[in-house]
Amino acid sequence: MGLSAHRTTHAVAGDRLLNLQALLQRLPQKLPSPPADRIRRWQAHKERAVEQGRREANTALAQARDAVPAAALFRALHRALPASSIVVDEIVAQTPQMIQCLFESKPFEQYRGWVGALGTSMGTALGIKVARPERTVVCALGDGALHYNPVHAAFGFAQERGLPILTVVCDNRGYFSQTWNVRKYFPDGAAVRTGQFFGDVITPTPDYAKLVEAYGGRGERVTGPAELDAAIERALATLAGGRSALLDVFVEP
Ligand SMILES: Cc1ncc(C[n+]2csc(CCOP(=O)(O)OP(=O)(O)O)c2C)c(N)n1
Ligand SMILES: [Mg+2]
Repeated sequence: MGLSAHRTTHAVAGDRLLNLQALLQRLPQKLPSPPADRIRRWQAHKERAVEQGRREANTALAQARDAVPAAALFRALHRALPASSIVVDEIVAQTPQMIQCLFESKPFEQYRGWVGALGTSMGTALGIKVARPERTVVCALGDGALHYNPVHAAFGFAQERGLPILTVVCDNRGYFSQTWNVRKYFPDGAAVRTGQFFGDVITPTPDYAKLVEAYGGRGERVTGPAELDAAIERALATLAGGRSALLDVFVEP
């Protein structure tokens, strides 16, 4: 659907788990195993990639000044969230750190928020909260993605129905990914030379914490790794008290 970059021959709509189980049943019972050398090659490749991700995360943390490295944010969420949590994400630039650190070992359920285009993660998170009110539901999204979501309607719905969610804004103060292709295709161009990409920054930085407060929730801005764990604990306590919470976390990249 939508903006998928992959050629599609068959589209199967519906519940992913049920669809995958049904597809599995239709596969031949004994699938041929891939050659052993290919398995070894892929395992080694994966181990190298995970190790490199760890090294990069540690370096970013050591250099962090006035923002939280994305890896540190996702590690902290991984530590703090109950294993039964459901995470809806609408993350772009921080996707590698999210995959490696947020989903490291706890069996969180994950839903990808942007179905074809940005703007669907908060509605998806609330739909999940309606279906699974006993679970901790987290919506992790970029500051740009937040602007595409029906924020007021979402927090209003959460307040009206008593269905609190935790919204984590990965606030890199802009539409960071939108400069990637300019850098790639015009590395010597005026935008790269001058640092003027137009439309990539969100300025002045809005105080996103206030958005949830208008609907009876609690918001907080986090600008450095030292404040992070306590802020997440306060947000989870807010959820336990039946109110939505928003963490506006200044992140890199
Ligand atoms: C409806 C819609 N409009 C535009 C886009 C193009 N787009 C993809 S990522 C992105 C930027 C999102 O910004 P943010 O969530 O802050 O992520 P960052 O790039 O900073 O990681 C945009 C505008 C889109 N995917 N969907
Ligand atoms: Mg952004």
